[in-house]
Amino acid sequence: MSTISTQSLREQQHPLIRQLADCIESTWRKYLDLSPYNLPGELGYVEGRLEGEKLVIENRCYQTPQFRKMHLELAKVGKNLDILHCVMFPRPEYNLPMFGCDLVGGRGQISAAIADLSPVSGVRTLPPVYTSALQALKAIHFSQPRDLPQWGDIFSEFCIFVRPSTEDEEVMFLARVQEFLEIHCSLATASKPVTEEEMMQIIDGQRNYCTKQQENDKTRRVLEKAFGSAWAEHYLTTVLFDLPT
Ligand code: BLA
Repeated sequence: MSTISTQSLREQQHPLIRQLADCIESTWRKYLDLSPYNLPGELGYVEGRLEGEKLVIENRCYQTPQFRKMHLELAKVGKNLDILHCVMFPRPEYNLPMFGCDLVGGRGQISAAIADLSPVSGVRTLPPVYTSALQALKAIHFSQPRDLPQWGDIFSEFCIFVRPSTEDEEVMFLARVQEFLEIHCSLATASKPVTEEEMMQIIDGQRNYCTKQQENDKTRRVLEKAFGSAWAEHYLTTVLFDLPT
């Protein structure tokens, strides 16, 4: 049942969202040894109503030896708002950045496309192997870059945040996210556990990342309108950005 409805939601999404969802899942399958991850409660598939419009959320979630939780979410609000949300939460035994990606669009246009590998270790800089791999990527330019909100100080210098304005820019965004994922999956599988002390700093860094993401009022507003503020708070803190324990 749920597989059939996920397929159909994906088919109804903006083409860039559909392509990015396929790209994320195929890159995960190619590089990583995936096991299922069960989300808390009955939160795999949810429906609510936003100002009379139906909000549908479908989640897919996995884990691997290096990743505590890899979450891909597709959401659709009525006919006009399509969302892809993806976060890979590393296990804090590894000094690995947080991969995060959000695509928000509707009526044929993506208004926000963001992707990053965000640092979480003590000094909030990426591990040197990540910096060199990311610096080696071809420089790309988008005609409509967007400014990060105040809580966006968690993102790295390699963060892309744009409104893609042509099909070429959509393709460029998709290709760059794939490069981020290939770098991340291959470096992650080769990484070694850190010391107990470093692990404490990494937990702090991941906690800071999640706390800042929970400050995104635009996400909260969509969830609150459809499900109420208590449910939105619960979903933001247990499904979207749960803190590592
Ligand atoms: C923006 N996120 C948004 C916007 C909406 C959502 C409606 C505004 C779009 C725009 O300004 O054009 C809504 N995003 C959602 C909802 C979910 C979601 C409802 O994921 C889930 C159900 N957000 C993330 C992740 C990142 C992220 C992982 O979930 C980054 C790695 C970033 N989203 C992000 C940023 C903005 C945004 C930076 C712009 C916020 C702003 O301009 O204030």
